[in-house]
Amino acid sequence: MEISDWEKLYDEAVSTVRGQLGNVQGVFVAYNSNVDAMKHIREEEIKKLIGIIGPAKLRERMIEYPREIKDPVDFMARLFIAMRDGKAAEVPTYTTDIHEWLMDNLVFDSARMGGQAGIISNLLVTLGVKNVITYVPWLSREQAEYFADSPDLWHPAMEDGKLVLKHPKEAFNPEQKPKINWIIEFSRGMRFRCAGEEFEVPRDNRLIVSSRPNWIRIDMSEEMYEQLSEIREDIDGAILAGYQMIKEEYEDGSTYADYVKKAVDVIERLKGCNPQMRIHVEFTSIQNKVIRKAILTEIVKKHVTSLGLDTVEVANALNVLGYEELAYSVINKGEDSIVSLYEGAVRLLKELDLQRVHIHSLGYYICVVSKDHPLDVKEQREALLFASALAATQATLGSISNIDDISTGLGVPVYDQGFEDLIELEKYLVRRGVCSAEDFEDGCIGAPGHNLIIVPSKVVKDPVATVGIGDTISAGAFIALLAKMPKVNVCKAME
Ligand code: 8BR
Ligand code: GLC
Repeated sequence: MEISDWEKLYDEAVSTVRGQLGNVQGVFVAYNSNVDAMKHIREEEIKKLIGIIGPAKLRERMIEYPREIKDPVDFMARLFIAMRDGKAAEVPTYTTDIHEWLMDNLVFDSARMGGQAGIISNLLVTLGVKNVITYVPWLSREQAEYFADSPDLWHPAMEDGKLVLKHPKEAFNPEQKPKINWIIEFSRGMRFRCAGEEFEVPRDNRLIVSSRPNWIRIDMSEEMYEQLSEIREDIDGAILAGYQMIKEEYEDGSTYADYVKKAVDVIERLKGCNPQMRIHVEFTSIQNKVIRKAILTEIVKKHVTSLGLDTVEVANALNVLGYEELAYSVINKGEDSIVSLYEGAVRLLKELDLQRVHIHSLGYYICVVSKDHPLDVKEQREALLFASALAATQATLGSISNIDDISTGLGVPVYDQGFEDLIELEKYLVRRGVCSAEDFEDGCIGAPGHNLIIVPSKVVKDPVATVGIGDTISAGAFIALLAKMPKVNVCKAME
């Protein structure tokens, strides 16, 4: 297939998926939403900050590689590492000190909806999906303001012991404080000579300073949990994210094991009599390896059907699952490590008993799907192409305010480097006898174990921002699949 053929497939896929989105009956989306304080950082601002903390300390701290931000030097060290490698990172902070330091020394450009679940909920209603039930355990008045004004958006609340659905702006807890993250976006091409290193930022990306106040809990009240079955019949699937907020230990003596159990219970409760319900988890950067492993092996494995992640997250996941060498080759060869990414996707599919693993990278998406998935390769591919057009729309406009905006993304050309990378993978698979060149384009359906769907993506040259694009890609593809899925109400059929 040539690039021009891909462009045609893009047009067809977007038009098909747009016509199908109305088939989705509803989706449950939880847990994390927060306010993102966005700052597009410039070279002179970074130089000013280095002047404040001192270059010698920065060098030392970069070597130490802090996994938590306790002071401004930790912050600058992780920012420098992210800029040097052009990689996204999210690092937690447990006090408000760094927030105050950033307010004093940097000041943000704008504030917007943040958090995977918050971003995805707004995206879905913007696309016209009906009955989006979002759930945020820490819904504050300020947070609620960032939710779209849509009659299709709901949040569960308890009234007189009964579960009711209200718009988030009517369901917030007035006592709750907001969670504010800092998003430091940086641009390709900025040059630095500092802390013994000289580098040019290879790619637009961002560092997230994720605030983790001690009231953050990934949970649900007992009475809401008990009545969760009330919403089960109105939804076709769920998109879950935010598990990275789980801590190893809490002040009250509880541990991550308690919260992992609660997380699994919610999934099982949602599924109820429908074990086939599609559950997508959007992974993220998780610094703590104990938590990262527990999320994968205890929440994702067996309870979840679909997993979405970026390339750094693939390496991180492989690393805690015992595939250090593969993890190393994913990360070390950077974005052009398409073969390792494919191998990694297959490992994750098998190791975690998933039906679908969707990796988004700059230039292409790889999706491996188990043979028993009800949708065929063409339908799976349409979902990925739709997602890529959405991503290009968001990268161009900064946000998507209407499904018609997607024509902007469709106008972005397919990234030729991504197309070249696909050919690399094709050669590798043909050489290994996994599939033939023709079969490769049709999803390697001849290969044993899984199908492979891979598309070159549309990449925007100067994106307005990169944060949240991964969420848009994964949610866009998952919702397109839900829209195509045969609608059988398993619970009713069993009555
Ligand atoms: P995460 O937010 O999960 O890291 O995902 C970000 C995704 O955004 C990447 O995987 C890549 O596919 C996409 N992306 C980035 Br980064 N820059 C982009 C751009 N300029 N145009 C289109 N997609 C982009
Ligand atoms: C994480 C961050 C949040 C950001 C989101 C984007 O959830 O905590 O601040 O908006 O990722 O994907």
